[in-house]
Amino acid sequence: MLNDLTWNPLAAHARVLDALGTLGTIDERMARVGVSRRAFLQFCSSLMIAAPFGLAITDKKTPEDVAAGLGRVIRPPVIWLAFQDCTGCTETLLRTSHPDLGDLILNVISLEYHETLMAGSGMQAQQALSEAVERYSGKYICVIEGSIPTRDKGVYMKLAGRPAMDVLAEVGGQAAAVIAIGSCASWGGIPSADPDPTGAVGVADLLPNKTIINLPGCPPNPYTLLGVVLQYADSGTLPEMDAEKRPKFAYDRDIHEHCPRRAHFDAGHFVKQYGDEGHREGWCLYEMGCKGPDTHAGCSTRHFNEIPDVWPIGIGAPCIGCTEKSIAFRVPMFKVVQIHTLAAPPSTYAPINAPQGIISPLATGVVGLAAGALAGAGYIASRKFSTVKDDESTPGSSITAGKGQPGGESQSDRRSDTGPDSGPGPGSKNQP
Ligand code: FSX
Ligand code: SF4
Ligand code: F3S
Repeated sequence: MLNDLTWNPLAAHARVLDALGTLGTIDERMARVGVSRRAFLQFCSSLMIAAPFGLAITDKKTPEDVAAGLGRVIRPPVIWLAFQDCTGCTETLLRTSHPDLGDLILNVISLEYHETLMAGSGMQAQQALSEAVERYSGKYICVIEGSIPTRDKGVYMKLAGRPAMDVLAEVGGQAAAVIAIGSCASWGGIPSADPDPTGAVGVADLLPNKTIINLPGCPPNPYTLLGVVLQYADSGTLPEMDAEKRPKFAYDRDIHEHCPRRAHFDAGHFVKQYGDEGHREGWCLYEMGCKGPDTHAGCSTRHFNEIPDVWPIGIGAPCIGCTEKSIAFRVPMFKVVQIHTLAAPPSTYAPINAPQGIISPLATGVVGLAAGALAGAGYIASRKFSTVKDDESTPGSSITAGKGQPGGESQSDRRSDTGPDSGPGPGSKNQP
């Protein structure tokens, strides 16, 4: 289901603009600046990986199909404001593994204002901002990077002498849609960590009546941004969002579900300290505080810089939960998270020598004869099996946190639980 944004269909506005010859289609731009077909198809492939479903522009069979649809899209005007940030969100957009891909990204959109990337400064830059806002009022996409200081009337960050809060109200207020890129813009991020000296907040706190989409991550995957911007440019709609205003296509699953180290988690192979044998072998980082089980993001399948394994866990660092409002910069890095949704091996492995209930031939024969129904035999059998004490060792059984589950008890508790029938686990002889 797509959000209804008929009140401000950017695509329609953009077509009017195109008739004036100001923006043009992506195809026209690619031809004008001489981007190779190969680079464009590579870009389309990356978009398809970033948004395998949930976006109309990538819901195609091949990169060629995506390129054909994308080529007709009018380049969307984008005004990018940077507040309290580290510029990582901009870097993530530019640090592609192929230089021509970085160029291409800046040509797919029409970047009207971006302090880090523009040549102008001072009065010139201010003029460029005013002109862009006026020219595309109600039609541009406003991308916000960084949090906004609110303490002491926002005095801790000013642009051209004005508090960031005021600039956001004016520029964000006239946008067709506002995209908060990064965790800082989404809900405060690093600047809002204790003791939060500037009273840092995210965009949604200051523009409550605006259409806002959050793309948290520190930094987020750039193709998530491009997917959202291009879908909006194409159809005037935003993708379906979750309760945190994150697009579901990129944040619907947790890292743990698709983590390449998941097999080690399931087998109980945990890194105990950086540089140990398990770390060198690429074992699970759960006990190092990995927040992957509680973190919704696509990093485990959509890596950065178009290079396989370029993401935190891929390079041997635990996920710090940077896309989660209540985790990154809130929960200590080495604190182990609870496993809420999955019954977690190895404590949930069925015992190797599971005692089996025995149904005597006599009992089944008598019941079968008396009742004349298999259902009856099944009932007796189930009663017999229910006397076997194996309920808590069955994968998927309702084991509660704190009982036989990582995160629910101390490491030493879990170690003492692992007996000969429990399979490999923390403290077992398979550990480094
Ligand atoms: Fe940095 Fe962006 Fe983190 Fe924040 O990313 S990568 S501190 S989310 O605002 O520049
Ligand atoms: Fe991967 Fe972290 Fe899950 Fe281990 S705990 S499998 S490193 S996401
Ligand atoms: Fe952030 Fe975790 Fe991905 S720290 S970049 S969500 S792996």
